Amino acid sequence: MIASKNADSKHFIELENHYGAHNYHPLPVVLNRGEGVYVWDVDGKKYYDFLSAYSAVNQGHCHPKIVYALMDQAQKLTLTSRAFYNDKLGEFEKFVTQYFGFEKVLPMNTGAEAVETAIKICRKWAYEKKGIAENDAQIIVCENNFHGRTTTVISFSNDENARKNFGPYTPGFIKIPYDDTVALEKALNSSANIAGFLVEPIQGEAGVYTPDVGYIRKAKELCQQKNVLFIADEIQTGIARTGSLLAVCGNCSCEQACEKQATYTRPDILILGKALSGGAYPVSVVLCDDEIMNVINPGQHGSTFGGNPIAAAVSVAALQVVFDEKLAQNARRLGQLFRKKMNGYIQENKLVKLVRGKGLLNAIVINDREDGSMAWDICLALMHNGLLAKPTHGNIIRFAPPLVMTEAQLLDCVDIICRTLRQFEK
Ligand code: IF1
Repeated sequence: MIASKNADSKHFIELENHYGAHNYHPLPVVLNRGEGVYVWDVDGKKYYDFLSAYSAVNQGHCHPKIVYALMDQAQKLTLTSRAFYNDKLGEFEKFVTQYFGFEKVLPMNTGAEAVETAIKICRKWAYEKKGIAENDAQIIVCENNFHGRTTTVISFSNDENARKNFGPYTPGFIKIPYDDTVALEKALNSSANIAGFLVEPIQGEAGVYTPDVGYIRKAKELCQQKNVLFIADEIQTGIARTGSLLAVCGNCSCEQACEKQATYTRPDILILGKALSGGAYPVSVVLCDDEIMNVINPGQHGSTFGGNPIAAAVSVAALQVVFDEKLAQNARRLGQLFRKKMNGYIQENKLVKLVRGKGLLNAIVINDREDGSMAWDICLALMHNGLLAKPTHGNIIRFAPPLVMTEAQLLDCVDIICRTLRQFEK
């Protein structure tokens, strides 16, 4: 049945409510077009997208070079499975390993699949290389983490809404406070069976928690001392979002991860997703060196769509855009401007407690009801004023526009945000 061209938002919302699982509570807006930093709803209203599909659309909506790669490959060869070789996967593997500075890559589709893959590689490495007794491997994770929605991943979540009634849970994880190297050292010393430490360099879903400057570097050092794999989940923070190619690059804003940067903390296992494809196609990867990746042998891991020709072509184009358009540098510069402007607003008003973030991954904390109802109302008002954003937990609103934004567009968005917040000042 073809949707009528001018069906209004209500029609589409009712369809989703009736026929779709209720696993989300979207803002009441129905989008049908995206271009760069803008999206349009079915009534033709234009919005700034300040969520970027949770940092999957860093390169902007429907980037022409990424769409071209998608369409061009889709007319040649979409999927071979890994039962056969194809002419795109090897080229992608060479490109992405050199781009991020690792020896090998294992391609998957969603972020959660890549996190599960990293957990499997870490465990197998622990048994076959570190000599931990089979089934005894422990992986340290942080409280308030978000690494996806699969059963194993939510087993180590402490978000009851994401976890409750999905048991029995997967064992083998130790939870510690985030941004706490003393707790990490204690956990590392608690057992000889520690295989890895899985961490987000900035906790996105928890509310864009940026740890102390030295946290990631120190955490890697502590892991190294104990022969424990440092596993960085950069699915949301990676691909230039935080003003560096990777959040673990620290304060460098070039477009290539490399050993040369003094502030670069190289993970033993790097997990990427989302903007790896610019939001045009599900692509995720796990990157590490041979001595870790070579624990995986034929028949021990895989995926029907993992590393398919379209994913390979789209991802090369998406990463090339990040480099060519210097998105990390733009994110760094505009992020500093955004926080400066928001701090200016905070100085003169009461509603907002603080702004925090890195690059163009930021959040404001509302000085009000912890139940998040104020944050939701503010997002509804922002939508009315032409800007789309969504609360994370409680009274925190995440602001993450596409990294192709110009200074003029950012200042226009700051104006919309401040004008909207003023409507809620008492
Ligand atoms: C939802 C959150 C963000 C991620 C990190 C792995 C994954 C994600 C650091 C899994 C995915 C998405 C999932 C989406 C909303 C969004 C999200 F609110 F859920 F937590 F961004 F903060 N690691 N994050 O952020 O990747 O399997 O989704 O491809 O599930 O509601 P995925």
